[in-house]
Amino acid sequence: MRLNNIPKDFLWGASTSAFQVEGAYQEDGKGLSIADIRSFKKSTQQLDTKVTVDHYHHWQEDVALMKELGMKSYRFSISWPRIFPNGTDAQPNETGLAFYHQLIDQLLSEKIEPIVTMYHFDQPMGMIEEYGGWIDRRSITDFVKYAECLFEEFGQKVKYWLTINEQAVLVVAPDMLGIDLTLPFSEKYQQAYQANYHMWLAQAKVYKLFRERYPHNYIGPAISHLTTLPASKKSYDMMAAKELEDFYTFSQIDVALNGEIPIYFSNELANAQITIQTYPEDGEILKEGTANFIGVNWYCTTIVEAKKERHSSDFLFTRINRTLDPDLLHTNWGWNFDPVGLRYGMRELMHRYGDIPIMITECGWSQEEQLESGKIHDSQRISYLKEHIEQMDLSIGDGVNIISFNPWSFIDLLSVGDGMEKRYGLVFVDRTNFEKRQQKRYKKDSFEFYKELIKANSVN
Ligand code: BGP
Repeated sequence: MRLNNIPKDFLWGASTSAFQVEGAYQEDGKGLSIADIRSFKKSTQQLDTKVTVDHYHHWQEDVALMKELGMKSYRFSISWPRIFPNGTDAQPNETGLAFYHQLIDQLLSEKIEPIVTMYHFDQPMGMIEEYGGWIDRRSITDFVKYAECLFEEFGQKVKYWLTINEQAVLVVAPDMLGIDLTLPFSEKYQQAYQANYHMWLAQAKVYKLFRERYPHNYIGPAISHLTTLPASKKSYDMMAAKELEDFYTFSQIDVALNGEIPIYFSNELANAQITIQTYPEDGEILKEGTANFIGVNWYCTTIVEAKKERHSSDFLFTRINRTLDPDLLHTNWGWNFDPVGLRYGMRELMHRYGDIPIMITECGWSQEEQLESGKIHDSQRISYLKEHIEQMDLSIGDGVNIISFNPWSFIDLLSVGDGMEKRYGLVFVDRTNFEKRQQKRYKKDSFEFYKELIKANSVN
């Protein structure tokens, strides 16, 4: 099938995040982040952030591979604790800044557009130890200070900025915010939604600052979009799907683009008896600072049903069940292969938000892989990419303003919860969970497929 709707200047790219690829977890002044600490708790030996695929020392080789692939954009994150080791520091770490200057300069000289995420799950531990992290309002000031520093350093070089990666995931997995998972349900979510609120305020301030300074450039959140489908055509299952999608995904976009917390969201918190502490000026802060594009991380659809025993006064997460569609193919980790869901989700975004520019900032297929005579024949990933790209092309034909596609991931990397051997990369890295080896890079079959696709702007 030819791609009929992809514009000529479309940004074909790929994605990673700092703690998942860089390694060098304590080198050149970097502090520890909550992502480091979480990985140490989960792991025995090297299954953690210490080395991963050592991009910190292989970045030149990695950028050369990006060039060979023909990438027009590269979406990566700056490690917050590499710039402010404790988060609370008055001055940034110059060596950390220098690392990203050389990376960004190299990308630009290869005509690869940098798309930079400021905070991808790796809040500095210093902030969490000193005042509890995002649950405390002081984190707003520390995030704004960090953002200002990044704009000062890289604002002339980077046109596309993503503030926070998958805020909704941080809230539903609150140990990623440093919140104690053993707390009683209500207390845990009380803290998580207070943190969510502070993240909204922090981003609003950063959107405002950036758009005043760089009115022609782009800033927005990277949203986890679980296109949510009902398990049946019964109205209560359809309502369950709508409620989850609104609460989890659309509330994040509504706040970023409209500068207002939607009523359905506040009602749901009230149901769960969660009370958010606010200041009188907050409404204006949210209203004054909005995003002008969104990043969307899209992997698969989520299917839900309403529980048989449910009360409208229960918290949403206790009113619904997740189910699996046995007709769909799934990864070993339960993520389905449902490409039409992408087009459905994109069209929903257009109906809600008009022609706001959208970047697909993640989209990918995970599997375990082993080298066969220096090759990785990842045909399943190729079909995944092919079918999702076809659906994306149709979405653009539908009128959705998609400007870039960045599959997860450019290179094999440390999964958030499942180690090194849950692989997503177009580039294979020779290491296992427990053996570091030399982290030698190999191009997978999907690399060659994507390279041809970018060159031809079509799927063969
Ligand atoms: C997204 C994150 C990524 C990434 C991906 C796959 O939620 O933004 O960081 O890792 O999901 O998830 P996992 O690593 O759990 O397979």
